[in-house]
Amino acid sequence: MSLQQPTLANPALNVAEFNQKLERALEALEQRMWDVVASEVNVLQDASRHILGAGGKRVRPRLLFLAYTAMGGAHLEETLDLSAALELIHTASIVHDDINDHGVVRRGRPSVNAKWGRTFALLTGDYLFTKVFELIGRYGELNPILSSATTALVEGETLQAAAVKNHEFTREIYFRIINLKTAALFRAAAKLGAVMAGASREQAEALANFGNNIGLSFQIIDDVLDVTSSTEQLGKTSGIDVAQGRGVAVAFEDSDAHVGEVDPMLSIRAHILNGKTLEEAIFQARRLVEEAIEQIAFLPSSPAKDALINLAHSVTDRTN
Ligand code: GRG
Repeated sequence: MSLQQPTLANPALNVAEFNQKLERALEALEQRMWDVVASEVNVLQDASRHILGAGGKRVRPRLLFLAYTAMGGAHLEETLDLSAALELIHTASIVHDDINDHGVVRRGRPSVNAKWGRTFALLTGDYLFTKVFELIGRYGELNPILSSATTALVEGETLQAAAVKNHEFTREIYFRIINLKTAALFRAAAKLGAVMAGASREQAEALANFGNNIGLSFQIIDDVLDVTSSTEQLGKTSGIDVAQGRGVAVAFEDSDAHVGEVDPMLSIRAHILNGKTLEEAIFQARRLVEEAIEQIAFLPSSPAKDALINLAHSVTDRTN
């Protein structure tokens, strides 16, 4: 790729200094999110802190921080509210997702709907989402990047429900869905970090494509784990995809796999576990990661670039 290399604002940062900076930024992120959900309405504050305090991988804000630093940004604190907004959008979406899917475990704890019921879970998701407005005000022209990703999330989730309802969960539709419901937010994270650091249009697009590929891969592996792992291993209710007739396993499966079986769901699961379906899905996920890494070849060597590459590999190596 003939993209111009960014001029690193802080090229002398060694690995230890970089790791320390990143850890501090991630700690500040936790504090910012914890503080911003304060409310005199107890249930909103308690349920928000229940889901935030349960942890989560924080992969999206991490991606934003890394893209920013790898592009030469030297003031991570300036991206803090943007990263918090990104993670709150994701958090609101999983709270709503658990309502839709009747998920009862999330991040190793009872889901918000399991603990407070559907009505309060719906309102907690809404509340987390309204807090995004409070956080993004000062980022002006960057807001459309975040808003289009959020729209994509809702569109992806809606397309998924429609595909299940209409029994048309094909491979093509599957990729369209995961591009919207998952990859769009990863794309936005990487692009926002790059733009905040002063990237050119081409550089920001390369980082955005990196994020997009990572997001696609992340969702494919999420769907594989949904079939192969238990609720305890994942910290969230597993087996939902196949039970609802969706996910990578359904999209990649051969159509005659479960004809005439007594329990079609058990049969699909057995077929998937025995066959080549998951192998092929993992192969695709790895290919997407390799393509992602090619996108950032133009970046100069730095601890942040190495961390981006590690993050890319961790997407397919993960177990939860
Ligand atoms: C309220 C913004 C908003 C959206 C509503 C319900 C919905 C529309 C969208 C749901 C989209 C969704 C759940 C996509 C799946 C994304 C995904 C892979 C979630 C799991 O992400 P991890 O593994 O979770 O990063 P942790 O817990 O580690 O943060």
